[in-house]
Amino acid sequence: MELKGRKVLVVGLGVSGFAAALFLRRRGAQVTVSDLRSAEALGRHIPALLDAGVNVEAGGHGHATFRRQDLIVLSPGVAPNTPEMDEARTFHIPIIGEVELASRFLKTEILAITGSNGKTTTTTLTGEILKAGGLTTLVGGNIGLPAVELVDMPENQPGAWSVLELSSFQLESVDTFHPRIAVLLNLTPDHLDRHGNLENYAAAKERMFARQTAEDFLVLNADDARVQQAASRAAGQVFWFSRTKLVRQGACVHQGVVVFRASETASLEPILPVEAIPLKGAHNVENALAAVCAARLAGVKAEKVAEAVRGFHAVEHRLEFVATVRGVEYYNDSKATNVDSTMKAIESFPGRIHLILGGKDKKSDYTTLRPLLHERVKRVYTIGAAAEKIEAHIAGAVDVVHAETLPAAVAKAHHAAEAGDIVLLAPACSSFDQFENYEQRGRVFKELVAAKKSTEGK
Ligand code: UMA
Ligand code: ADP
Repeated sequence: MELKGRKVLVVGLGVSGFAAALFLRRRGAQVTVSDLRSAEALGRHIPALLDAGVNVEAGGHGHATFRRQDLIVLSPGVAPNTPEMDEARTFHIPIIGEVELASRFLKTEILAITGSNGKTTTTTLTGEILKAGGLTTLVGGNIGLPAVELVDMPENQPGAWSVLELSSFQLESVDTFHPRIAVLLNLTPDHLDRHGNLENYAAAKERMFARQTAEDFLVLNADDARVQQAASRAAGQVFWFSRTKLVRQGACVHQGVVVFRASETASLEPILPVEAIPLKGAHNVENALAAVCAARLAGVKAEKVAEAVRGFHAVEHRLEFVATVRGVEYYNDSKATNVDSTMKAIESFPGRIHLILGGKDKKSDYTTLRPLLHERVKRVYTIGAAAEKIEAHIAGAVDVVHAETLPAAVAKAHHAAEAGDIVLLAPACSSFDQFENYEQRGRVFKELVAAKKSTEGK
């Protein structure tokens, strides 16, 4: 792809847009970045871009800006169907996402991971296993390090691997993207505010493997009905993972042991006992099985796979144990930003849960939580903009307290919980109404718990 001298517009100036703009400049493109936010709000990014010779349009997307380009590169948070972009298409200006741009310059093999939940955990674990297996490994994408940042790293060489966590936002704007190994973990409703309905959301995710060929591998969850259907559209070789049944080829559990089967005729190769997976919850067994399967397909030996899985720790903000205060255990699952991940968090405990729910709604249906709330949760504390909607959806299923804010929720839960209870932040919503992001929400939660612990200690 020739970029020298070409006029390229980068839309959105978050971490992806910033990295993409500098990447394009390094290759001699004439770059403009456009963002809805004001120059003041964009702050720290702007001087570095101006120094590098990038034009910056802040405070809105000018219609004319979109017309004068040879290429448009979208940040993941930017929907590809705005009026400006529809118009650019009428001028035949190609529009690609930042991940598509990166993939055209990555010399490594690509191992791509998507799904509604478990992406970060599985991506991190897979990266660790590949490294333990002696493979030169880059890890990036939705996990926080934009894919385009990997391109200019010295490890971007043939024979190395890029393990990419990919969101539906990123996959919506890929085109020639072609992973050697693709993993689809699960499909449950999320981001319906952006995609409109589950079909569009699933279609965006399936773009991950649309360009695969018979030499490539597609790893699918045999326990997820929607994911199973994707097999009929696979061009690559389908491998399965399952927590509940034996698979034709792939990774599964046999007599309490994680096993891998390299082909339909191969014998079961033991990897490690399920109980040696050091992560809480059945969903994390699924993540581990997906990572085991992908890593074996990448060529990592069984004993190295086992060694890396045994040494893995929960990623921060994912069912992370915080502290025990007066016999009550506190868990931070701030990354539970949709209903399914909250269900998985609740299912990870036998009961006696005080659950903090709420934040920014994503057009979610919280009524599906009702049976589990009734069965395992002592009380729900609602916070944020979605509080009233959640209260209406779960009314009558469980005791509910309107707490409004996270500090109030922690204070009320701390007051009510008895020794042996669990206080769980698994809010089923994104954080943007009251926090910068889920990480900040998780950190605030941990600070509030630490403050309670130090008061109790006195
Ligand atoms: N913006 C516009 N026009 C628009 C929409 C947004 O100008 O129409 C601007 C915003 O004003 C803002 C910028 O775009 O200044 C933000 O860009 P972005 O939303 O693409 O965010 P980045 O900072 O580039 O981060 C993105 C991912 N964010 C989203 O997809 C929302 C990060 O995932 C990812 O880590 C990063 O790229 C690197 O790849 C975060 C996320 O929340 C963790 N992802 C969602 C999830 O996991 O559920 C999908
Ligand atoms: P993602 O990157 O897809 O958001 P994470 O690994 O960050 O995935 O986990 C997000 C949330 O989903 C956390 O609350 C975590 O406990 C939960 N979770 C992790 N793996 C799964 C899974 N396989 N199925 C459902 N929920 C999961």
